Amino acid sequence: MELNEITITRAIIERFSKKFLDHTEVDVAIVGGGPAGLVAAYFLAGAGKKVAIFERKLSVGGGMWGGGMMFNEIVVQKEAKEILDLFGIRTEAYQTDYYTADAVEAVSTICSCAMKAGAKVFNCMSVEDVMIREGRVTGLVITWSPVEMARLHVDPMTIGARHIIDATGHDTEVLAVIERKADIRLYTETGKRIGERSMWADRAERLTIENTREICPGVYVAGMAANAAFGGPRMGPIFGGMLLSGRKVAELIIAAG
Ligand code: 48F
Repeated sequence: MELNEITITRAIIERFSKKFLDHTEVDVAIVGGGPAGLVAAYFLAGAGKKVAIFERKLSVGGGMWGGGMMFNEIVVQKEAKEILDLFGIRTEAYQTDYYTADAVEAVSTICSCAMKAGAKVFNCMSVEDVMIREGRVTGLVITWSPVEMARLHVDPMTIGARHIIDATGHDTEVLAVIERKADIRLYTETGKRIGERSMWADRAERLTIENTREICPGVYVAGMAANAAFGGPRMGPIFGGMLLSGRKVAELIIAAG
């Protein structure tokens, strides 16, 4: 059979369009495909939720690929090792209660498990705004990342979501736009994002879990974004908190229905 370029083009357009159309309304829209977002997607999709991840970059994985300072190994503490075990990611003990894993194996495996559980990733798409109805965030306003990067004057489009997770890491981009544009008070002490504090791994890892919760009607916050929103410190290249946060946010949303 002679391959036909036009058939290849049509296959891509038709299949992508179907996938995108199927996800114009979802149970959970996750903004950011870093470790917290991917783990949340895995558990939510596994529980039967329709899940879409919107990721600005070409690849998911966020800050995990580069381990610490581009040394591509990650560290997790004992409590989080069970999540790596669940995904079948190999770990090696390093002193009592510290484990290491290959960062590339970790990202690629978590992503693969989330996809196989049924989550869909829309990469190269950036969330630039939200849709609000009666004080609740009900959707995301998205555009192609190259449109954003080139600052092209092109209108974005909107998808509907029953629940949204801001898993955008240090920048808390969904919350930033809510704070800037909406009359919605966040469930923080000040009603606004408090902002991330300097490095304190032990405290940050514990707070990441505590701070993983609903932050305003329709929006949950997970991963580093949770600490940045509630004023917790950063933790550097220990990733257990991100994994546990992803699982916790999924459990909260599953319980909320
Ligand atoms: O930063 P990121 O990995 O967030 P995380 O899952 O994990 C944090 C750790 O990597 C690391 C840490 C703290 O020291 O342990 O920093 O909380 O992944 C966030 C992802 O969100 C994407 C961004 O490209 C990245 O892949 N992202 C950010 N803003 C947007 C976005 C946006 N507006 N639209 C779409 N994607």
